[in-house]
Amino acid sequence: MKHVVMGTAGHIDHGKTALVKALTGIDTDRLKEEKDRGITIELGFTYFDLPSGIRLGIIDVPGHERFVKHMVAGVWGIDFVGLIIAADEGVMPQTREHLDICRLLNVKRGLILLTKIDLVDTELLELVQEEVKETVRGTFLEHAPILGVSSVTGQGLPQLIEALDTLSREIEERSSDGLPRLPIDRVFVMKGFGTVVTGTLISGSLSLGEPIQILPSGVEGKIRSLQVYNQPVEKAFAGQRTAVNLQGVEISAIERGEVLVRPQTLTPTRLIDASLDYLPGAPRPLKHRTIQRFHVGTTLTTASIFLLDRDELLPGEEAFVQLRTDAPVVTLPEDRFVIRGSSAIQTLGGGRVLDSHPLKHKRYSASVILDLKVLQSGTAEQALRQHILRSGTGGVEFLDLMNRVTLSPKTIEGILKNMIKKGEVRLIDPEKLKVIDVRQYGQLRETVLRQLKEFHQRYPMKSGLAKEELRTKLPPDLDVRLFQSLLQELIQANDVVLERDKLRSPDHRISTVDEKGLVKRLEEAFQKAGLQPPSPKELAEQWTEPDEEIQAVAEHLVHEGVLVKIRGGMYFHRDHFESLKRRLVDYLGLHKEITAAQFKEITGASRKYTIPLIEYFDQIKVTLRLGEKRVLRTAPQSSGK
Ligand SMILES: Nc1nc2c(ncn2[C@@H]2O[C@H](COP(=O)(O)OP(=O)(O)OP(=O)(O)O)[C@@H](O)[C@H]2O)c(=O)[nH]1
Ligand SMILES: [Mg+2]
Repeated sequence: MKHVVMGTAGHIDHGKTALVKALTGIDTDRLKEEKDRGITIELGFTYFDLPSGIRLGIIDVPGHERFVKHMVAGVWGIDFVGLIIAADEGVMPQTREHLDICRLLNVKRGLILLTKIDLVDTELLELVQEEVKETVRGTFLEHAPILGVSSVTGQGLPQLIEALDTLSREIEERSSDGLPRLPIDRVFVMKGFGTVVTGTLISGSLSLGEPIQILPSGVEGKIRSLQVYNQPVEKAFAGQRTAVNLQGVEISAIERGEVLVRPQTLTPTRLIDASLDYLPGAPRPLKHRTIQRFHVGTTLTTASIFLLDRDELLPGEEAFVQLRTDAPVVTLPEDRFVIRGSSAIQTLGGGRVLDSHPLKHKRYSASVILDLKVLQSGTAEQALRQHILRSGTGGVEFLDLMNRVTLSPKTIEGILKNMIKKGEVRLIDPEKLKVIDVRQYGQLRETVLRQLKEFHQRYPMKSGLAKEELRTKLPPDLDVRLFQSLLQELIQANDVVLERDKLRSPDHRISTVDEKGLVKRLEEAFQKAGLQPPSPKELAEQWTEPDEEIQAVAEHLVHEGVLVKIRGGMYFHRDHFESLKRRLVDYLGLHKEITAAQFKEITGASRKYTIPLIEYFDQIKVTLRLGEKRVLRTAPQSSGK
């Protein structure tokens, strides 16, 4: 069965609720306060079946200016509006405000219903008709049918039903393959069943038993039972008025204005990029950073409005804005919102969400505006590509993309896989379906090569750059996996050489840049010094060369295996070191043990060198220290004793 939802709209007391009752037999004003005061306060819900078999849901809204926030929540899920104007009063302030709200929320179709025609003569009726036509000129209702009805006499009702049927047949059914989203307009407890939430399922579908999450509070639970128009169903579809009985959710944990979603799909946001339409009737220009009421879905919060390309927005103008909301909200691109004054409460404007998870923008940035233009006028697929490109070297994952475009998860997955296949993006993480645009990847590759080159230029005497050090020179949001695979690729292509944990350009060789012949001079100096070598610092002073450079050459020679570096930054020529080691092993083979004094004698060097040396032999496990003596670590120690 096809479902269509109509919302009422119009000034207080113009006969909205009475007309709904005349059509359906149901009085949607249920509250005692509503009955006592004769006005509608909360949204009312009912339905009836049209002659063609379409089930028409009706959301009856309050006309009182104090309850416009409920009206906004009600309009969010409707397919068309019935704008109600009492024939004896004509167009009034909330007639215009409700019309503005419907327009801002992108209601596309509707009917104009002149009520209480039993109270006026034809002359007055014609006058009102003229006034109404004038009011809706240039809006989506410009060519809408205008019907006169009386809820008291029943006059015009058959024609109304026929008009509703015609319009409903023309309304396209919503697709149910998007993410399920149900903005909650009521929360209550049903005795014996627990928490129930209701709302219009604006996209996707919900099934019995499936897990759900309420955002932004984050509470999770399960669907125990589902009702569409008071009838139990196994599955509810987009466009249907739905009541969800929740298992595992306390009523105190959630509230109206939240959104019911599937777990792990949507994330609340406090930053929104949007286009804002500032109403011609707004009393004054809107200044940058003004705080106003922000209505989206059934949610009401406040937002600071950042004007991205100007300092003030004049009535009747449209501009790109960034909204910073006071409380987290759940929203997606294409969602419509309304801005109302925070002190003098009046509808000021509204607009369309372009990006629900943007970065904080710099104002007056040409590239930001360009981006927003693509999001504003491009297709959803173009927006998707834009987000991937904009995510930069950090890449973007599937879950994030699901929150930024209106495409169904399946469609997003399909597009991503196709882009991977075509080489337009690279896969960083298969599990999260995290990708990076190839242009960003290419830039990253260039950055790595440039960093290496710069490093060699700055430290010509260093053999290369450690991986971790290179990583600190790259963007901080770079995925480790991407970094690893990028290096792998560069090494395989021989654009980078990995040698003993250091990365270098293939053409970088210390010897080729060693114009002063320092490598050779250093080697000779250590060869000559035997077991009492100079420190690099002493050499630097002696030769009046930069300390840093000599140090780098010494490190390079260690790297090349010419020098041995021991604790305390002492370097020995490998020849002398190896020969000392042999003598030490021979001595121990003969005498089994050695004291520090005996070792000093073997070396013929001063304590300054011998203590670090013997400790180094302990460290590299040639010797083992037993009290004041050392023995060979490899020799069987118990045999002789
Ligand atoms: N004579 C006459 N009176 C009507 C008609 N429709 C409504 N009324 C009366 O107008 C008054 C207001 O009607 P409601 O239906 O409550 O008006 P409403 O637009 O729902 O008001 P709010 O919800 O508070 O904005 C009631 O006293 C109705 O009986 C009609 O067609 N003819
Ligand atoms: Mg009412």
